[in-house]
Amino acid sequence: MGPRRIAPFLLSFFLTHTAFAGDTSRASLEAISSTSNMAEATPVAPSSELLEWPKKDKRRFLHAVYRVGDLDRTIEFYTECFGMKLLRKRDVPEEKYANAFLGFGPEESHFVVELTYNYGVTSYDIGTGFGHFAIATPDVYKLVEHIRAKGGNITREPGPVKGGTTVIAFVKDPDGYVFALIERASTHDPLYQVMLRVGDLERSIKFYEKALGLRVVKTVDKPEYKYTIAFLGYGEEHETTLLELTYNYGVTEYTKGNAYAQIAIGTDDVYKSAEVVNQVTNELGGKITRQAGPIPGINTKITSFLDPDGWKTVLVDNQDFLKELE
Ligand SMILES: N[C@@H](CCC(=O)N[C@@H](CS)C(=O)NCC(=O)O)C(=O)O
Repeated sequence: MGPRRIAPFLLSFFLTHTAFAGDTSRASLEAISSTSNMAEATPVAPSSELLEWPKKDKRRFLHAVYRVGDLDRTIEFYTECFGMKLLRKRDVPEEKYANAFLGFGPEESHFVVELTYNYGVTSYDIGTGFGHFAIATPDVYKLVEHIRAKGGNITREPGPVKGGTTVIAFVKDPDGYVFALIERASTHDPLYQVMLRVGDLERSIKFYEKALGLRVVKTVDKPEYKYTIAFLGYGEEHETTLLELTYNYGVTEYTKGNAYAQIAIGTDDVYKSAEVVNQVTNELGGKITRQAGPIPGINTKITSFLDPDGWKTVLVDNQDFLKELE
């Protein structure tokens, strides 16, 4: 009998968990101990228990991260026009960037935006794939009036959505990001949705269900307008932040630009979550872009990956995230 081969998934587990030189974290030690018995290991299929993890995990949308050309200009626009609060700001001069976090409530319980300003960079390309952020409001007409009075750029007047009844409007912020204003009588959090365009909706749904444990809460097909949408979340439609994935019939590619960055989602175990993502990317495409581990200096454990269309998600350790807020 020839030499036994290392089961590919065990090897990838090892690689996923040992990205940081000198890292002797729990996961690395586990990975080392699992490889030390390798000669005895019999190749087995990816564990279905592991694939169940994203559904059992404590997941929550934390923030959307994107770049802006002038932090103060955007803070003023979001606070004055949308009524968001400035939650925190940090300047990192040694890395030549600054962040501002804004939203409608505390980060412990709300989805927020994380603006990034890179010193000296005043404009970005948003690309064609990013769709919009959505804000729920009980009266779109009134909010549009308010935004217009503040000098905001209304790119779609309020009125029922084409082919439907929900009243919507579109506003462009100072960098050109679109915010959809959507009429809802009540909401758990006004900032409740991010819309991204994808090239294969079935593949994307499968990816996000398996890799992130998201569930499809609603799909809408509008053949007359040649698009299908899937809304994915971690709860019921009106109680969860939603990832809205739009498929335009026949369009399989979009440009990403360099403005929008990623969505961050909380997890109770970054290492286990990364291993699931690793298995799912092997099956459906996409790739891990940052191996699971602590960010040097901050020590918050994260992992990041791209979906099959190239959209990035960062998984952030829930406990570490709360510590950052202290
Ligand atoms: N081609 C559109 C498809 C998605 C779409 O049309 N969505 C609806 C909202 S769910 C919309 O933007 N409608 C425009 C309108 O009603 O004016 C896109 O890629 O943005």
